[in-house]
Amino acid sequence: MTAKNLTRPIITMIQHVTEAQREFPGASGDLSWILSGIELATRIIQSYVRRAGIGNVLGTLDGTNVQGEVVQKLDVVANETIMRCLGYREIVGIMLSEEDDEPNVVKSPGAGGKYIVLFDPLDGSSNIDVNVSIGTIFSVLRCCEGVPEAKGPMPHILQCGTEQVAAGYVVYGSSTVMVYTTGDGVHLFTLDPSIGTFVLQQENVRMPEKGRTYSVNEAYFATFPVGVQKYLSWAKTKEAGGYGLRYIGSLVADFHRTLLKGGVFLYPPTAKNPEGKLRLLYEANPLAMIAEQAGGVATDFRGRILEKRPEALHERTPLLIGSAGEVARVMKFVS
Ligand code: AHM
Ligand code: MG
Repeated sequence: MTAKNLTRPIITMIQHVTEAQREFPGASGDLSWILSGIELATRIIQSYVRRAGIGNVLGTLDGTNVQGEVVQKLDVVANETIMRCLGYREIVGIMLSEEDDEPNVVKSPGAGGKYIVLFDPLDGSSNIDVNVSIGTIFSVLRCCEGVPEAKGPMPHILQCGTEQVAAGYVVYGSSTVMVYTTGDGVHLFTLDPSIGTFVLQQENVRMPEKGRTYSVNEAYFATFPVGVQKYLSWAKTKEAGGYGLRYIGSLVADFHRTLLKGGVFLYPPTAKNPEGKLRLLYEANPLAMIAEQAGGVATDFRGRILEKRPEALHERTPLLIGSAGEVARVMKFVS
């Protein structure tokens, strides 16, 4: 081993969160406790994902397998895994995922359930059965103070993204990576499968200011807003200087590439989804927090994603997210 290797410490995700929280005088350790639950859940989910084809988790919920067991869809397994890993952590009050109709109130705020965890358990569902990158996205909020118990969980859940105290995601790709922020920069970890632990890869990740890559489902071009059509047409011209198109079809994976390499991801309103397709609470808000923490921008083509006041649990939003310079360029065409 060289001296150089000795100077590069090995830091796990849990260590990183715990140490970062210690720097805040009076920090309760609550966030570390919640994030460690999410970290555990995603390690379990990745183990299902890695053997999905042989693990009886592909396919539909209907029917049973040859052993007479119920065949579960991977996104349902992922949802349950997160609920099971977080549900008993006494500070978690409300959990809600893209898969649920109603919020799961495990402990009311009055009884000490201080936090809300919102998540998309397995983003990119259409890619599950064909072995393309998918991921888990999460957002953590504090319950609001002074809300009468009788009002139920809705006022606590329907907070603007600016109120998030943590956000992150895991991509189950060629390797499994986790990215998280607690409002103090964006940090990236890779799962070392030999020890089953997320190990720090890069602290304070910055999104490149520019990037000549756009990521969009161009099959919907005909029903995009005119400004978006103009941007996409311009990007193909010689004067644009050579753009590339990358579209995985899993937001979390498309975002991860954009975070590291720069460019923009767009899901504008379309004829099929006039409000956009992506969910504000489980997809747009957490990724917007990460983008901004890394120096990027996230907008619904009108205003800042994080300032949108949610009105419904499964509200959808148009999304334009990525490098600050490239988002500004798209917005010039749009406005
Ligand atoms: P899902 O939550 O059902 O997986 O849908 C969200 C996904 C995103 O991951 C992705 O960006 C988008 O749907 C792709 O949609 P489309 O197939 O319309 O391009
Ligand atoms: Mg999704």
